[in-house]
Amino acid sequence: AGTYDFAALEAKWLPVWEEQELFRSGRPGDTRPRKYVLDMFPYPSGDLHMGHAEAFGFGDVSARYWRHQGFDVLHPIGWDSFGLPAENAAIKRGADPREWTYTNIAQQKASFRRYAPSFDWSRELHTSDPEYYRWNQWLFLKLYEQGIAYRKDGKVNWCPVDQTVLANEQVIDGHCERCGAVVVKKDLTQWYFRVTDYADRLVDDLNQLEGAWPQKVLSMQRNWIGRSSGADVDFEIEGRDERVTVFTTRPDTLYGATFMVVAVDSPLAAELAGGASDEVQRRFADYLAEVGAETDIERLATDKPKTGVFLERYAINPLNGERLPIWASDYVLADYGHGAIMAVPAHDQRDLDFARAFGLPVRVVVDVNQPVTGVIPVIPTDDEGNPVLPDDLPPLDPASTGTALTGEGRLINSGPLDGLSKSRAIHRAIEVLAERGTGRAAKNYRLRDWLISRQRFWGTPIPIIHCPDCGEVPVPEADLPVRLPEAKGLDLAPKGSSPLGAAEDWVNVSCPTCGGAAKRDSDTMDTFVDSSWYYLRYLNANDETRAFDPVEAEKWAPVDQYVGGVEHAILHLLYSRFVTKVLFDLGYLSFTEPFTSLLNQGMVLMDGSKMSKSKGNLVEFAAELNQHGTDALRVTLAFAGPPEDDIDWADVSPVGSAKFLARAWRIAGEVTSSPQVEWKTGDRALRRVTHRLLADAPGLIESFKFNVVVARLMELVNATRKTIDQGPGAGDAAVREAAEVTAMVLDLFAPYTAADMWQRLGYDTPVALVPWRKADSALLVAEQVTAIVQVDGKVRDRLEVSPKISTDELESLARGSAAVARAVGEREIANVIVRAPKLVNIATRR
Ligand code: ANZ
Ligand code: ZN
Repeated sequence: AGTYDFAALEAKWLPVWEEQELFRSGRPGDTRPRKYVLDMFPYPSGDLHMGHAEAFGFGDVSARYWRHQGFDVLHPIGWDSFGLPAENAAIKRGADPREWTYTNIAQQKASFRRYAPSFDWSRELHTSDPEYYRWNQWLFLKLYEQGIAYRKDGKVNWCPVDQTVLANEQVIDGHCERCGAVVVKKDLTQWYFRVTDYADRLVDDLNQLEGAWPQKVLSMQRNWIGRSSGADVDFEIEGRDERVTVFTTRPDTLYGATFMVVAVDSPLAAELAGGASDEVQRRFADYLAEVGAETDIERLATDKPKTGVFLERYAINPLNGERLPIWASDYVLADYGHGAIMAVPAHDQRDLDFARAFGLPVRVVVDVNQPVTGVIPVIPTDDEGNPVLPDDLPPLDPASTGTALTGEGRLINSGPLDGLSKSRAIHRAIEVLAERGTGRAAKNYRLRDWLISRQRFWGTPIPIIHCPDCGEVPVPEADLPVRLPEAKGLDLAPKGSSPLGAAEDWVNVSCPTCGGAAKRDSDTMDTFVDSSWYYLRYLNANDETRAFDPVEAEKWAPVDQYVGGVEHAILHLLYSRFVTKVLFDLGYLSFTEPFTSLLNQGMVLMDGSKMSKSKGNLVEFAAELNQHGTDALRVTLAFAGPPEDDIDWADVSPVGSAKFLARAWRIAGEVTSSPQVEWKTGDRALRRVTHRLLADAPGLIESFKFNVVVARLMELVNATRKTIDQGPGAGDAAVREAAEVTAMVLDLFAPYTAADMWQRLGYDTPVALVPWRKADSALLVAEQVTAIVQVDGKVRDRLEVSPKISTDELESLARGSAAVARAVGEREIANVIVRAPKLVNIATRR
């Protein structure tokens, strides 16, 4: 039946598919229900790599599956083609980022074609095309109109190597996400998107995604937003008219506050220090200079010795009127909460460390040795009935133990709060503060506004013109896109200001409002803006009149299945969720979450570690593709394990996958029955294997157990082989049925082999569009045979058992039968002969 030759199959089918445009979605008049299956689009950094092979392979399983289930599936592809790597590579080679980018896109596209994900190529987009980025500019203007895009001065994260600002999200443990350099703070005027306005919704709406997104991603999103609840408490400051507000999660501990700390780099600290003695002013200035270089991580580290300066000023505790000395320190951050705290050393470890370092008082206000469960404990008593208290309770003395008491307990030394549990006391304290007009319930977030300005060339120009007379003037929508100038002649080397600023012809314009001389904003947008809404652009990627069509969005979006790496668990997903909510508020969308279901694929490793050129353990996608072919590669990746797990390429066998594919393909060539054959006449045992696969595969695919489906396909191919060689033969109807189902399901993993099998089975329709066959329920019920149990030659019982029952199992069933027990009576069993599954013969001693 010929030899299986993957290269020949690829050469044969690829042109056919491209000619047929099988995967074009949303054709006029198509009445099928719709599914939107999306893979995170690639960055064109070179050719595709094994990670792409894995992710796009998994995405395609889903897309192809839904097509077999009768859906019109939107499965688009594009490129996230702006960004630093292209610019850096271009600088290094003295090339144009544009050229570098589009050359890489062409290469990746060629690899994709061969790898054959079922993309709708008619919707291809590149974020670096003016046809795309003009809509980034449109989005910016919409946000600007709403006050969601705004410019402010502030301390920003600055990468001294890439010479650009970074969003908080791009600073990993104090280092630049991209190049690893230590990030420093710099004062700059920059554009921001007001994500913080959406913080509550970004947290609350995660509940919609519970069970549909990986738990890990949900909690990473929650932690990043970092909502905490507590109270804002206002403190009078001696010699100052305005009160100072602090945020605390523990208003219950107000009676334990013994000092106040303000962030050393906050305007408040500078102001308070300004009123102090010369000596203190000098110490403050020195200290401020010392702290300037520290990262937030360093500042918040609990194991770092505490430092600070007493400002010779006092705050008044609003509940008990106590005077609290005010200190400036680095362990309080200027841009969190209000940049000032009430310090409760008995119950907060950092405050305790500070108090011990500077000899400040420590007062316990929560007795952590008192039970709070609400259950009255049984207290042991002595002979006279006096309570005996255990003497091993921890001492309430953090000042000497050095360990703050952070646990549950009951309030002491706290006036109206005494006796309350911690959580009741938090409520009560807020009530008391509110009654006195000196505090209120408050929430606080770790999330900061999204800094979107970048001082680099290869990105979307910000559509703003700065006019000396009119100020910030948005570029009129009709003038979009603001195109990037040619890179030729511009110095792209990072120098701390955007290269665009030096493009004289480009940057100098007349003001749209007054017509006077003005300058374009020369920064470009963070590329996460591009990817925040691209899923909508695919819906009408070629529409020159608008960013996306709300009617199409209503039809297709949100995305039903999103597939991509966990490295995007925070940034990209958070920004897409934010932009989706903004567009919802503006009335463009009817949903508030962009991605209904999310699959994070694992990584492809080599010998247990991450692949990299420097380690010399890089598995080249192109080389694997040439050696094993698309189908064997895809089957191997799917079969390696659950898609969420990492795959070690050293442990898998593409050769084994190729053998399996060849076996399947050969069977299709051996089938001798015609497509009109009556399935019912086929071999029942094989039909049962076929139909169990048909019944189980949908649930398995929908819960991402792709590896199990491949295993079941292998089982089916083996069973088919056996039926041909050792059973009724290749002409049996069940063999044809099994081969057809194999081809249909194999289409999810090995499209070339599946297409060819289908043709060999006598069809000229595309296998990719074959409707999923319904499993015959009669073939699913577990099959039973009747086992006869004899006692001393007489039939005493009949047992319904599985045909696969083991000898031991059948014997114990027989021995357990009541009828058998009666027949044996008091006699001793001398001998048992078991012929599973049909017969048990018991002989007794007489
Ligand atoms: C008094 C107190 C007593 C606190 C206690 C904690 C325990 P999260 O949960 O992270 O929001 N805090 C407030 N603003 C701060 C700032 N700008 N820099 C550093 N720390 C700051 O933490 C809130 C708690 O962190 C607040 O509650 C405050 O300390 C501190 F037994 O107030 B707490
Ligand atoms: Zn003007």
